[in-house]
Amino acid sequence: MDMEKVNAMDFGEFVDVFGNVIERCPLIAAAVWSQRPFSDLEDLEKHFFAFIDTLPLSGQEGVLRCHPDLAGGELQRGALSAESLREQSGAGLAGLGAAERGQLAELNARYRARFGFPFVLAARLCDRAAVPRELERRLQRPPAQELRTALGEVKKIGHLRLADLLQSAPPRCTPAPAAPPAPREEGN
Ligand code: 2AL
Repeated sequence: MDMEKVNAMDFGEFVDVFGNVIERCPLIAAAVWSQRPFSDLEDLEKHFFAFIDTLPLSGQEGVLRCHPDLAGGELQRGALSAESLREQSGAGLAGLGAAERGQLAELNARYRARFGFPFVLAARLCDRAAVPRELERRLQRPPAQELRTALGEVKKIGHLRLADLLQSAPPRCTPAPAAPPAPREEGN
């Protein structure tokens, strides 16, 4: 998909396509549509991120709360968004055994009790072993610092989702390279 196509989208199409760039926050895409035209991916994502940055604290916490737990109940129940399922499965979180799931559930609960929002991590940039390690490490952080880190992870997830959407065009039709000459037959 190129930027010309993005800039030509009407409101409904834009929200359909970009509504989950920030997990379960189609309102952000709805607001970003008004800022078109966009020059490129970087420009488009700048508008998504600027919206998050200008929210009051309650809004930023709300954005974090729209994220499903990693390896949590929504994954078990098949209730994740398509993007989230792909990210969590890609990190190996769909294949955890009961013990690992239990360990993550306990860490996720401790994190939520301490900060009041769920632990958020760009799963595509991690593997399953890194998730409990990062959870333990970030549990020690002061709340204001942790809020900034968590919003940074939301932006990493959004960046990867936007890049997927904008690079999802079928490859341009380029002429096939010339076939190498056929090997000469023995004895010719
Ligand atoms: C997620 C998610 O659903 N995908 C991802 O990369 N991270 N959730 C989370 N709590 O971090």
